[in-house]
Amino acid sequence: MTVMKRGIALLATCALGSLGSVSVQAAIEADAGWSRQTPPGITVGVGYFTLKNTGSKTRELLKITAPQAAAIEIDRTSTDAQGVTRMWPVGKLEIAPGQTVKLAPNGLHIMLRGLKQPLLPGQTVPVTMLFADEPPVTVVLQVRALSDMPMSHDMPMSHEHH
Ligand SMILES: [Cu+2]
Repeated sequence: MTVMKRGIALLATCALGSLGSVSVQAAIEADAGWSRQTPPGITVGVGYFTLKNTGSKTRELLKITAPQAAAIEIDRTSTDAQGVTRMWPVGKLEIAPGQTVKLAPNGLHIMLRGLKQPLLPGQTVPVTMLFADEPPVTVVLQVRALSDMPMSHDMPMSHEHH
């Protein structure tokens, strides 16, 4: 019942435009990053962390990269009145001044697609985010063992079955 759509215009190109000489103070802070171990043969992983906008302007997340993944998107998981849980890509993520956005199980998360190697407990995944008018922001995901936590919908396995 997992619903996944690809190709949303999350990954805008040419994000920084032509005003590259303007030096900008970093307003976005990212921390508390973690991920889950991926079973053998699964090439999709998840990532969670917290983003905070300490500046005075709304910031839009334009692109996310990590060396271990071919592509990264943001998804939201939610459960409807019938108890059916679905996830779908978030087309645009904006953070207002003073706002904290938490990516956590059964809500917002990033999907790491095209993993080159399985993610193993103890490994780290440096995730770099590009915001308009911001220097790149990197958060390090600590990979946790699957056995450390209860099963939940947005486990990597649930993204692979059809
Ligand atoms: Cu997902």
